[in-house]
Amino acid sequence: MSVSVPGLENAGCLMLFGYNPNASHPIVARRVVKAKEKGAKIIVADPRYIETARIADLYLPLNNGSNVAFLNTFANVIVNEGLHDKQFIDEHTVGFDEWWKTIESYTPDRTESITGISPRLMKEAARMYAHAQPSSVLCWGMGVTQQKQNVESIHTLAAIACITHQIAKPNSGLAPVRGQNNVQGSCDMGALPNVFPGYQKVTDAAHRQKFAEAWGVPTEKLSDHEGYKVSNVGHLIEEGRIRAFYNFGEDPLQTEPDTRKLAQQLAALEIFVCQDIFMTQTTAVADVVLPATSWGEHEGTFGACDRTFQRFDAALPPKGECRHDWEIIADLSTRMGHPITYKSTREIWDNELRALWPAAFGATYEKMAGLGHAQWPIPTLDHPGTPDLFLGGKFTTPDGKAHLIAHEYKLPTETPDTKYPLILCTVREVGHYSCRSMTGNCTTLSLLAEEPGFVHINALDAEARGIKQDDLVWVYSRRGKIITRAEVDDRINVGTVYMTYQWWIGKCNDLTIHAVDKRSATPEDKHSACQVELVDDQLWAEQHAHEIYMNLKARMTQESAPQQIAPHQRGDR
Ligand SMILES: Nc1nc2c(c(=O)[nH]1)N[C@H]1C(S)=C(S)[C@@H](COP(=O)(O)OP(=O)(O)OC[C@H]3O[C@@H](n4cnc5c(=O)[nH]c(N)nc54)[C@H](O)[C@@H]3O)O[C@H]1N2
Ligand SMILES: Nc1nc2c(c(=O)[nH]1)N[C@H]1C(S)=C(S)[C@@H](COP(=O)(O)OP(=O)(O)OC[C@H]3O[C@@H](n4cnc5c(=O)[nH]c(N)nc54)[C@H](O)[C@@H]3O)O[C@H]1N2
Ligand SMILES: [Mo]
Repeated sequence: MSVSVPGLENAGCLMLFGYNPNASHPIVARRVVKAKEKGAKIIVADPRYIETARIADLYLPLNNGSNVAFLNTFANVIVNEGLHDKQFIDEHTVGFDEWWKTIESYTPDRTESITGISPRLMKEAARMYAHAQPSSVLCWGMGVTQQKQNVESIHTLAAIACITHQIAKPNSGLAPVRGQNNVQGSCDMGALPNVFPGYQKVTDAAHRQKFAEAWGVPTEKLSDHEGYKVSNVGHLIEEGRIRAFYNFGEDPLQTEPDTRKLAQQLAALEIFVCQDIFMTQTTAVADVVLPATSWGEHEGTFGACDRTFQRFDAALPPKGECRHDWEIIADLSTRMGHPITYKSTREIWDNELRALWPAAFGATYEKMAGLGHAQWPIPTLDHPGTPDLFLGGKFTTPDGKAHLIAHEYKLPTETPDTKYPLILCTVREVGHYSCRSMTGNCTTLSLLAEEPGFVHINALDAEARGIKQDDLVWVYSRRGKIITRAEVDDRINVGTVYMTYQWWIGKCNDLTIHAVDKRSATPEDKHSACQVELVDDQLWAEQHAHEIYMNLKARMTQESAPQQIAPHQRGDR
């Protein structure tokens, strides 16, 4: 993010583009309300009438999968209406003329049939965004990234901020509001297949040398090519290129697309290790499960989406056989021949991050004590941290300028047809979290909603299929068929149904297409084709849904029972 989360309150305009903070990030949603109270304009561009749409000054119900067409048109209107900042473009960007060659044909009249947005509404939104004082922010989420044209959309979002000079000043710019509390933090620490801590590329010889020295290994020991990404693991197993999989804090059999296929692929592994805090459908098929402590039982740091580091403390000691993730990893490394002897998370933080990444050097444990925080870049001990990036128009490219990149619009990979006439879009709900291992083990939250979950369907689509609220229905796609409950919901658009991805029985990932963007490897979770059908015999359906859930639970309980390990196999713990 170029801006910080608290700074959102001080912007003159917030445009939420494929981002639903009310369900996903209630604390950010609160900031959006505060911004509105302080006079900011709110624009929501989402096919669903999300909660924030209720307080929006403009709501743009664009068609599912039309992001690039929409953004190109938005950019087209900005330039054709003279809403761009020519001086900023000249001084701080490159490539405008080339960029315009693509954008030029995306006039609102021509694209209305693709985006579903009238030229009048498109122009109003462009003016509101471009004119807002003192700044505008583009906030986006999975409605952008879980699409075929994800990287393309982000290039265009960035270009829009640049041509309007709604970036490079306080509380402005780009807010990819990243998913989990520490998803940015784990990337900062190098939990990515292409970089060391601090985004230092493994393909860069100087970076390899620096890390080899720090880790006390010969430089040749550090691979000079990028590793695999999790969404590619399945087919790499199929191709025989992956034989062992160490899966750490993921439940891919719930959260990756096309899970039935993935289950077959995982079965071909020679060894499958899982490290988790609960038994899941994935740990149930693992050869070895390493039980880790949970957020309440360990301490450490979180790195938030806006580059803010915070420390947190343990409330409880570890239970039973559970150990801290970092201890498990250090022990494993030691036993594999590379000793890691850290005694605390602080030592790891100081040696692996601060010492090796200049932009984080000032983020000391002292600074983050109590309710303290540190926001990178924070290069020195007395540096206050950096809430806003690119101030004054200095970008992090070699020439210091923003490079404008445009793309033609392309259709999603799978579009509706007569057999699968509905779009299946998968999203979040406030009461449950991702694979639901955590929230599903909480009695109170289970009372809010239970298996077999829900498919949200518009009243018109429901009526056409003879479906009423709470009826059990089949949802099927080219990949699978599941049973779930109908939630007739007028906030969603006709022609698309929405499911959340945490249900075991109403499992949307049995249906989703496995199509990933080559660069990011992010799956196209927002766009598959499906059909919804009423189950004829509702009484049978209720019994069936209950039975398959009970069977699955029984299998999981059996799998999680401790297995006898002979003392000589227990190692030296
Ligand atoms: N309660 C709860 N909170 C969570 C999570 C959870 O599971 N439960 N998960 C966390 C994680 S991992 C993440 S990544 C974040 C994600 O948080 P968000 O980014 O808010 O994720 P989604 O709800 O999946 O999708 C956002 C919006 O994209 C819209 N959308 C779908 N298709 C399109 C399209 O073609 N164009 C546009 N413009 N919009 C579209 C959807 O209607 C939806 O409102 O939430 C985090 N917070
Ligand atoms: N259809 C569809 N699928 C999706 C999405 C979607 O929008 N639609 N969203 C995708 C997105 S954005 C994301 S981020 C993924 C999330 O998918 P996952 O990462 O698979 O799910 P999570 O529930 O976040 O957590 C994974 C596991 O981590 C464990 N865990 C929690 N804390 C700890 C810990 O401290 N240590 C260890 N070792 N384990 C721990 C949990 O018990 C859980 O089993 O789902 C993706 N899948
Ligand atoms: Mo996520």
